Amino acid sequence: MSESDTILSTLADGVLGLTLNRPEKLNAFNDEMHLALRAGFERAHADSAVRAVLLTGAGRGFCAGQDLGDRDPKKGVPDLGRTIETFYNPLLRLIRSLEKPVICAVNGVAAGAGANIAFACDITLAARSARFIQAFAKIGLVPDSGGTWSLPRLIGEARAKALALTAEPLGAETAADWGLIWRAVDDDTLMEEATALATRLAAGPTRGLGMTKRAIQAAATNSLDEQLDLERDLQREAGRSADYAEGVSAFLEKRKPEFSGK
Ligand code: T3D
Repeated sequence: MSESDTILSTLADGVLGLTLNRPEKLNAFNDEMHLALRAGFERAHADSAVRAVLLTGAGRGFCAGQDLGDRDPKKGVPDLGRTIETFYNPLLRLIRSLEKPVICAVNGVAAGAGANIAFACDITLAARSARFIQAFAKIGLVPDSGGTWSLPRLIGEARAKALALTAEPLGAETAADWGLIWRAVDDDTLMEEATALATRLAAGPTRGLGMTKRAIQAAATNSLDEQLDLERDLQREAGRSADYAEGVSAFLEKRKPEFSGK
């Protein structure tokens, strides 16, 4: 894993905590933070001790998207397609393809790519004071980090277009009411609630949870017939897992299950 203080990394109770850590820039991405975050998610894929991920930000913001200090037009015209291909797209693919729950705790403003990364996580909680901004419209860009895919799917075309074209901030409560995130919680309990949720999931039957994530994501492009076939195949695989055997045994023996994630 890359050594960088732009991402703080912890592992406790099976939860890999990844904290965006450039608080003076509201955790905007520079190249170093991109690489360190990607390394964190690569570790989550590779390390069986990691059974859930908890992503959050240090300081008063969650993430203000790309660091615009690195995009000064006086220094030439950048190839933003290259940075999307090099950094944002691989990150989004790592989050979506990780067959372990990714919890996101949005502790403050989430703008540009920062908002869309939060929407790509599996369960997103936000502090009541947090707001989400499709800031791209203010600087002549197009929503990235999967925003043009996730927004219309999560909230419909009318709301997606209005948010993306106006860049109006959306409060956490409304984001939850609209289905963009799971829940808005009191600011001072956000981390406690998010950590408790991540810890509970990490101790759960993570093999089955991972397959559930895969199935729900596949539904975005599958027909009902394809989805029914996928459910059959995944259930066959889940039925052979150690976690399923443990879950049923614990039920029959009236005890608490001890899942291994296998
Ligand atoms: O470039 C590519 O590779 C393509 C990919 C693009 C992906 C993107 O995310 S594009 C969108 C980039 N992000 C933005 O346009 C958001 C810019 N920031 C803002 O609009 C505001 O800062 C916020 C609405 C997020 C928060 O406003 P507020 O009033 O709470 O805070 P602030 O005072 O504006 O910001 C606090 C500090 O963070 C400030 O620094 P200072 O003056 O105290 O030294 C500000 O400059 C800095 N900051 C905030 N966002 C960024 C940033 N510095 C660099 N880049 C930022 N994105």
